[in-house]
Amino acid sequence: MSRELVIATGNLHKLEEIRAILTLPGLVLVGLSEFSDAPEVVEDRDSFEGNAIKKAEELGAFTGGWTLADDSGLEVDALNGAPGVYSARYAGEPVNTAANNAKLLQALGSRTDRTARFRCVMALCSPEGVVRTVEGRCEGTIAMDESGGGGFGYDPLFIPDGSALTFAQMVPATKNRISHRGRALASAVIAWGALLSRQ
Ligand code: ITT
Repeated sequence: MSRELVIATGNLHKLEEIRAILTLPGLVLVGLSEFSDAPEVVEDRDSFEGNAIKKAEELGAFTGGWTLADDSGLEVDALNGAPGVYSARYAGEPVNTAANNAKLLQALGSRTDRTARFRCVMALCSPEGVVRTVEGRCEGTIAMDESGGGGFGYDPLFIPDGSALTFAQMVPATKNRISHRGRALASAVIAWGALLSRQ
């Protein structure tokens, strides 16, 4: 039996990572591009969880099927958790990765306390509108300069604990094995199984 899951993101890098990680037999992942006129969700909540739930509920109501949303970002301790929920638009609109990374390096300057974490909250919405959230985290530090050409977003600046490389210097499989998104997805699969067993 095959089952469809809509991945409710407009971020093609997230979609690519989720496709690489979530390879269960019989599971068909459907991107938002396969729907015309998907509504634009305004991410105006002050937490990853709030925004993930909002995306899953609004896009789940639109698709009518099992729908998974991802709200994620980088928290830097020395910056009191910034950029946090504002990670995508840290340097303003429109989204500009190079400007975000430059702003982060400038904000930290030569500080030596550079601990940080990526967080990913996923919200799974059933066709009936029941929502469950899970979270994955990856602890690390912010490098002094950008390194590596892989990944996306803040990956050239983020060195996960236990590694000498940034996420952007790793092959995708290595990042996905330890990343906030990989960890959130492992929990999302368990949450989905629990919801299905109630039906
Ligand atoms: P959707 O809301 O459509 O899913 P988005 O890019 O707007 O796409 P978010 O609001 O969750 O998604 O913002 C996530 C931002 O956090 C993203 O744009 C990056 O700047 C950063 N980010 C999240 N996960 C990341 C990762 O694995 N590597 C690097 N940066 C990441």
